[in-house]
Amino acid sequence: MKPEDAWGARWVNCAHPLSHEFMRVASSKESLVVLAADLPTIDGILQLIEDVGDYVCALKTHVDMVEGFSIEDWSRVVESARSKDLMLFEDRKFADIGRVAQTQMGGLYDIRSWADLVTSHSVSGPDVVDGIAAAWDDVERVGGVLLLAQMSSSGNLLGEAYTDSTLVIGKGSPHVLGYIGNGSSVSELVALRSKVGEGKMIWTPGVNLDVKEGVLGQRYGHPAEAVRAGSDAIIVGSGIHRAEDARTAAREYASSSWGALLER
Ligand code: BMP
Repeated sequence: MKPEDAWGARWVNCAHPLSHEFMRVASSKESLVVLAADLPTIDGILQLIEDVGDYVCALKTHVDMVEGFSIEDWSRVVESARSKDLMLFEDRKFADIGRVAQTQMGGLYDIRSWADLVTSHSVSGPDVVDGIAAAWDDVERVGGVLLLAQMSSSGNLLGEAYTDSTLVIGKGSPHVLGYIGNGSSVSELVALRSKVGEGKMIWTPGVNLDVKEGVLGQRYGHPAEAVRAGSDAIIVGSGIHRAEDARTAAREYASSSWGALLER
């Protein structure tokens, strides 16, 4: 299906080039799934990409959970993801002053050299986004930032006033491709979408086909409900990598999310 037909107003109004890249990949795979590859080894991540790469659009990582990390070994993950047409998304949740964020994009993990997208908190103000963007400029790459406007964890401190201030930062920056929203709450997502409008994406963790399964304060909602409420990408970790058959699970998340997009 052509992305402009599947995405409608979102395709027309989202200005960031990487939002179009995501919508293109999603339409070619008929999936809104972002894979949260929360595994501690590079071999484990490579195997997961091999198993489910056909059904997911982006690989979301936490590089600092990878044991014995080296950038040489990591390049195997980057190559494998690219070969499966996956965007690379480091869920770093930056939260410092701009200059430090710029430096943190380099260093051991050299996130700026391989990530297309990163997450950032907005708690330190708008300069964190400029610091991240400056790091991509340093290596002549284009990247996009997703600001945490809501969270899925129970008891989090991102109340409505915080969300509203985050949206002001996001609206003011061409580098902000969209927001992280709370996939476990339809009402929070509907409210977020009505404030965001059509010009930015909302990506949602906290989704699982078995909504009872959260541990350590994680809350879950159904992926199709999240998409109908205005989410553009469902971030799925345990629902896939802890499934008995990860490939079948990924296919189910793909079809649930894509079907919901076509309904809305
Ligand atoms: P799982 O589907 O296994 O619950 O994983 C969710 C993923 O989304 C994790 O990688 C986590 O870091 C991330 N995440 C989240 O769960 N809630 C948020 O509010 C923000 C996140 O980035």
